[in-house]
Amino acid sequence: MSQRRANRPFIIGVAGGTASGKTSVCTKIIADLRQDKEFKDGSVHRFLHIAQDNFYRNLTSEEQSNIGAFNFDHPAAFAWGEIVATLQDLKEGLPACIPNYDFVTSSRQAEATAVDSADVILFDGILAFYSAELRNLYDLMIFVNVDDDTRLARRVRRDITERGRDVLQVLDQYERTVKPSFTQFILPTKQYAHIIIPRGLDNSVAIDLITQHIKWRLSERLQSKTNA
Ligand code: UZR
Repeated sequence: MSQRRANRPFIIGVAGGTASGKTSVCTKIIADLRQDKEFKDGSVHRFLHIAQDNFYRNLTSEEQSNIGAFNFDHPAAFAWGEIVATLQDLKEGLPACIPNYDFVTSSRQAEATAVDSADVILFDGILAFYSAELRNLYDLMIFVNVDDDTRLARRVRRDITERGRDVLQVLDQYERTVKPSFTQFILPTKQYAHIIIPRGLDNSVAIDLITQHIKWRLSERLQSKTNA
């Protein structure tokens, strides 16, 4: 693992409801930046994408035994201290450990993944804007806004194919916890966004504007480093 990086990373928080396409937006931004010839050479620009989903805390044995009742969309489901400490370390240019989460068993895997800091770090999650400490770490905050019915349709497909659920489980969970928590905890954080992307990944104009902004901010940083 390498040591502290010279430049402070540009940190982007990406929030939005479940299945809004937060991860796809992050992947697209990174892919677009990598395409740019200005950032291809020079070996200075590296990207790191972290999902808040990795920081679900381990459940107590009592919570495990009644897992159907557990609200994974409530802020109390996440290990906030660990999230803030991890992003603070990365912001300082230090390496960090990212836990690995298994959605099928709803528990953390034994092994975490070691990562180096990067020039651009994207952190995405349903509650990425929930903590004031986290909000203070971001240089840019993006909220991905997609209609509820579209998100539900995607969620049903994704949870069945990738997360080992059946359709009735997904719908039940959606009505009981996902939708009420979206209204109570996630939607109110939209006010913190610098940019709201309507229709998510489909909105290529918005993604292009964001990518241009990041390029501009990175060039600025490189410039000030060269002039220093
Ligand atoms: P995204 N989630 C699970 O279904 N199981 C878990 O063990 C942990 C989380 C779900 C969670 C939330 N809710 O809506 C979603 N439920 O993962 C967040 N119920 O993930 O942002 O990728 O949609």
